[in-house]
Amino acid sequence: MPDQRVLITGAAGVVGTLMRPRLRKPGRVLRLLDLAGQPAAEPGEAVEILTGSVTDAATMAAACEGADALIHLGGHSRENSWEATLDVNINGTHTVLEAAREAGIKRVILASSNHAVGFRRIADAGESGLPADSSPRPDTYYGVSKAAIEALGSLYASRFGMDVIVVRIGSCFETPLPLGPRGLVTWLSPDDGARLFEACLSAPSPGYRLIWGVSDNTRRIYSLAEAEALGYTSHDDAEVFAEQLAGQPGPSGIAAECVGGPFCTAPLGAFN
Ligand code: 15L
Repeated sequence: MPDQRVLITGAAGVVGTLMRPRLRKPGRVLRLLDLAGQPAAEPGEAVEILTGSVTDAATMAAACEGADALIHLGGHSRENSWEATLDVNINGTHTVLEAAREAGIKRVILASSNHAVGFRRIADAGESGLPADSSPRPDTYYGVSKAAIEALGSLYASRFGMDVIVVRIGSCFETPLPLGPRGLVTWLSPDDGARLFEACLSAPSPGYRLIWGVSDNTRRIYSLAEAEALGYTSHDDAEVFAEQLAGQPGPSGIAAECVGGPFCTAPLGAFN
């Protein structure tokens, strides 16, 4: 059987870097695309390193050729100017989806964010957590771009029969420590992130899905039911870091009441 070739955009970013070693597996080649330089292949590591932008149609066409699945992590991962957000996140995702469609890639996983629904109130989360398909309430231009990415993914699934899974990622970092107390709620451990992407890659005929990407944190406010329906099982809980975060100040005011935390009060359009 030929190798499965998985294209990852934004492969040198925070999540991409954490996933590279974790999504390695026999019979799989990771094709890693980023604007930034990337470490060369380690001995025995089945990777193809590509340099280029998700906004460039020719780059994306070449990157998608022969790929079986695509994990689109590329784009600005924080607040930025409207123009940059529109160009890289929204137009860039359109370029990525067009290239995937033209290349016949049937399985696409798109990175969305909790900031697509950042102004949803934590108090409304309910017992089982905020449903994964809660309609957008973005907290920033960045959040608006993630809502647009979700809509683009839905469009390509409905129009072209592609399997498109959009993941509203909480906070995927090595540990929740740099995030402060909010990280105890939003953390997606890197290992759980890999489990989630594996579920997204292998679920039979999912069609369009919108799911949360978080660990099963004691303080979780997001529903895991939709991700679990795809085969995801979280093994991690940020609570093991609670003692180390005790006494650190959390967000206050609206930032403490809403899902997006500090993004809810960050200046709009200001790179941070
Ligand atoms: C995101 O969407 C960002 O990409 C990431 O850098 C974190 O800030 C995360 O949200 C978060 O909410 O912690």
